[in-house]
Amino acid sequence: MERNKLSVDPTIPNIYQKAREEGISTVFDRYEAQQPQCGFGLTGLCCRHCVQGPCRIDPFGEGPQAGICGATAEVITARNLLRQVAAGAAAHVDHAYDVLEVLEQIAKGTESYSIKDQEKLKQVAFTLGIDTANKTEREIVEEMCQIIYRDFANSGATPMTYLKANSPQERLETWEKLGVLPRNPDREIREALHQTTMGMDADPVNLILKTIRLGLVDGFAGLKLATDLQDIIFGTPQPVVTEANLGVLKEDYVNIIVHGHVPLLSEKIVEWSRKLEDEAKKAGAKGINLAGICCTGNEVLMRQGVPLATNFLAQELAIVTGAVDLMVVDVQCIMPSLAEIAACYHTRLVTTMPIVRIPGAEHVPFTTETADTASQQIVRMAIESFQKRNPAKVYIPREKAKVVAGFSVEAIIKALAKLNPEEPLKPLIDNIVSGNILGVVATVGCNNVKVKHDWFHIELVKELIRNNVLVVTTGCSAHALAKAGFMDPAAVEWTGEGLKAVLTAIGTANDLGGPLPPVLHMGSCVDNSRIGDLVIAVANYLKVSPKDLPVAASAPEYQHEKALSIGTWAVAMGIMTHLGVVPPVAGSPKVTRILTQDAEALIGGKFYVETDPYKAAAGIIEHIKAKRALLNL
Ligand code: NFS
Ligand code: SF4
Repeated sequence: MERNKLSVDPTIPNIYQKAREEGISTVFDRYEAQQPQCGFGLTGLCCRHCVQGPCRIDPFGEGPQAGICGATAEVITARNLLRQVAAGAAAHVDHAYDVLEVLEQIAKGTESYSIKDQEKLKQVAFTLGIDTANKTEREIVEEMCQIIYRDFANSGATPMTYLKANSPQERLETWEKLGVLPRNPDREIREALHQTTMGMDADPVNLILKTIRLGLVDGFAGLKLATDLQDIIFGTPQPVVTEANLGVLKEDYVNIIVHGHVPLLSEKIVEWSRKLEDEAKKAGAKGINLAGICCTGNEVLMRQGVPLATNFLAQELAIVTGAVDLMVVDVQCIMPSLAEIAACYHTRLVTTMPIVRIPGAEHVPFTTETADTASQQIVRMAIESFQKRNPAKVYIPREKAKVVAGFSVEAIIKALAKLNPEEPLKPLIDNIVSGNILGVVATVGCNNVKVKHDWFHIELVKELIRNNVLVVTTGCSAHALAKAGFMDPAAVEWTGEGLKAVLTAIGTANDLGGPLPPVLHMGSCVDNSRIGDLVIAVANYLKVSPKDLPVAASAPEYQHEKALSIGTWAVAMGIMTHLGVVPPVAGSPKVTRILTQDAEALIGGKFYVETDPYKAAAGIIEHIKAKRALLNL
């Protein structure tokens, strides 16, 4: 591929060139080798749910219009989508469950982890109706675990407690009326798989309603649960200053990259990298330099100020710098190609989870029991590896950007409270009412090799902030924007006058010595729940539904099934959700119509598909203005 067409990230052309010269193929080359991609798959018209297939539907109406069993385009696309959303939800629920198990271990007295944030513990306990008076921390944690485990054991029709406790009444009523209130999250995922096997549901509407239900499973048993428990164990993020892009790698330090998703591992690596600094110095390094990739990178960036190396699409190129001594991974978004690329350098790739093994990688089992010993071992492996680094193969790009991050809802409220201690949300809302802030958009999700790397995130956000739209962000979108300088307070110059005035006022009131950045980093993909919490808080304050607010979400370059399940949750919350890559349902006009039009009347939110960033920005702004008009703003 032409090296300048791959990405708008300035580090990529040179590193990609290096990979080419060293005979390494990357995601970009493998994408090219896949062309042309199958049109049936792209439009969702292919079914492999039984072994009579594969079956495909002719989108032009000339060939077969039904699979061997009689499943139509509608059934096949809706079924495929439900499976993808169920898989996305499964990933997040499994993530949250891992953290829940550690919380239970804490109640039982494990020494590997502890409660860092008593405030958050009390707040979550309060939400779940736990009386915390006269109870020890351990008793509160125990009771909390019991209540949450009940959701996973619940065999009846009772809706999930965690969802009920955290949702506005109006949403609960809407979901109940539609029959999409989830019960036991594990059961919902199981049932979605059952419902989509051969010879089951053939009603596209029923399948889409189930998809919405699985979106809610993700939103509450995945995202919200994971974020809350992680905050309790590791602390709720507060503003931090750090840096982003491959320029954060350091020539004379041991470079360790944490990649994956669950902070149970990455937090421990941070802890032990700090504790074993002296060993690194003895080995001839100036110290240990940690950097993150993907969402676990976001987790330690938000809580520990660990710099960000790069995002999803450039994970391989990080290794091509030749400067990464060790990359340790847990779950999700880890390209299997990493082992082969690491083998071309001194880089050690370490897997840690029983469900993620990669031939060619070294495996160090990581559990609550082994958390400390495994992390020490991994950090020591990195120090050893540093001594084998080949300077002739090292190329560290210079580019990196300043990043101010750490904007949990708690941190945002604290910053706003400096303007109005009694009603912290009031300054935000007053500025929305006055039009200084036109609306709020969340840009989230991945990179996708089908889109020029980071380009859609950046062009979309440029347009939005220029039009006084406040942007909050998570995931690899946050990475793209961080690398491009949008989280440097200096980026306030790129915004419209109204937004600039607000950001400056908040910055001044907080003695930040400058404005807030125009793009607020709210964390990892599970931290999309923070965005949900913010939306709910504003809606409650105004006594309206989240669906009435001048807000929208966008996943400009999404690739993962998790992004589809998060998007479905956002739609269920009543939020218009833009997708910059066409989802694989286009083969059914009916399914497409339900998701992009009819959904709005039913649930308040809908998907909006637009593959041009400028048109997408215009469409989102139009939506925000329409919502403002309905609120008489
Ligand atoms: Ni989200 Fe994170 Fe990135 Fe996409 Fe993958 S890292 S959980 S799925 S690619 S944003
Ligand atoms: Fe074909 Fe039906 Fe089997 Fe799918 S379930 S592969 S459409 S026969």
